[in-house]
Amino acid sequence: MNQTVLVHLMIGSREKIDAIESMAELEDLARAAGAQIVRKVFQTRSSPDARTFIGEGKVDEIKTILNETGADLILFDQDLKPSQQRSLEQALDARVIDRTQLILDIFARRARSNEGKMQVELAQLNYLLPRLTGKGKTLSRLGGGIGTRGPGETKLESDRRRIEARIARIRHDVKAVAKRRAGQRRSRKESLVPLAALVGYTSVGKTTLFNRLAGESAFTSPQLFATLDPLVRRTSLPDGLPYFLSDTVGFVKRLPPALLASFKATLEEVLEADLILHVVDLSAPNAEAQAKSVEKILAEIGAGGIPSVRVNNKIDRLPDRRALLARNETAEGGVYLSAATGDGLPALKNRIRSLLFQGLRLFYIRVPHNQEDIWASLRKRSLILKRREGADYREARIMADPSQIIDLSAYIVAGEPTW
Ligand SMILES: Nc1nc2c(ncn2[C@@H]2O[C@H](COP(=O)(O)OP(=O)(O)OP(=O)(O)O)[C@@H](O)[C@H]2O)c(=O)[nH]1
Ligand SMILES: [Mg+2]
Repeated sequence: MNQTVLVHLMIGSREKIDAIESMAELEDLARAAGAQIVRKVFQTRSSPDARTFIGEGKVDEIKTILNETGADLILFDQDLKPSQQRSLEQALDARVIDRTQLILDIFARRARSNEGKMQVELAQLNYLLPRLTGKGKTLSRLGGGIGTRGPGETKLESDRRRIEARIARIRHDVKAVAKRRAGQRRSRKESLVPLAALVGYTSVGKTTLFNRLAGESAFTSPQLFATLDPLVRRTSLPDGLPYFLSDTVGFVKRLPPALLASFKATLEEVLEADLILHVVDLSAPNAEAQAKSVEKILAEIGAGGIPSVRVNNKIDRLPDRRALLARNETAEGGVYLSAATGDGLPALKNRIRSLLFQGLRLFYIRVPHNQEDIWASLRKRSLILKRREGADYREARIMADPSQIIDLSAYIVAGEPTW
């Protein structure tokens, strides 16, 4: 276990509260990677020092801390330039890593599927490439511990060209996966079945809720970033209305750009969604700050315009559970629930129903067998819930926007059918 010192540089007159929140998150991330935090160091400067980022004086102060505590890892809350990282390692004679490297490291530990592994490796290689020149301690001193879960020493030792070739190869493979995903998305779209995406800060309970709604048993864990690969399942509401539900990778404040690029295919599921279910862990002390950072990232990836509902989870951990559940009675605002106990789940399903199927109505349709073209056009304009073959007719229960099927009114059967 690494004894770790955390460092944050406040630049100019940036708000202190931001720095404290950011450090709290860094602490969670570091713990998730198995670090033991021995000290948190803040520094204020009008601009970062070109060579040491935090300035000579602060470097000396950290050196003293290292001597006192025996810490062997210094973790910077901001991203360092490769040259800064090298100078700091030389001056401190200890490993120095930054926020991006830490997150990449956690992702490397979590990746299970091929796709996840590919994306993480790509992000790592892209991050490491500019750091290869000169081979500082970062690359040469690969012991155990945080920041060492790189793509493997042999690869790191090989020259730039081989790494670039590897990047090209993975990009190619990732493209193939993206293509397959695009194909799946297209057929999903053609089916007219809408898509809801579970989105949120890491560990808020997205996968737990996904399992509840889709009847799945995808992996959940109290560790951060348990989910890296997007999962999409077809499921349905209690009255049979079908929809697709996707589970996605968790966010943190300032998700590294190297990751956003590599996980673009994953995030595309979110961009395609008809509804975003923004899951928030209401029992987290900084729930509001977490929600804000998620909204910021959603806006950055271009998902700001998608209808969204806030799903306040983990109310079983709060004392005023009942009062929160009662808020579900009003149609406005977010939904309050516990994915763990299932309390409040019906309210969420109602909300999904009204947001995804707004404007659609249920119809019963009867089309003679010799009118295949009518059937084909119906498929393009409505959601077919159930169908039945009769001797002369094909019948179906459909959901459609009434204005879309006006020309087919002759085929609409009044009343409830008996099947
Ligand atoms: N008490 C309580 N715990 C919950 C609830 N929902 C989820 N959890 C727990 O919170 C932890 C994280 O849940 P996940 O479903 O893995 O969270 P996630 O948002 O998918 O997390 P990542 O995929 O890691 O980003 C797990 O230990 C869950 O058991 C809830 O409603 N109440
Ligand atoms: Mg998950």
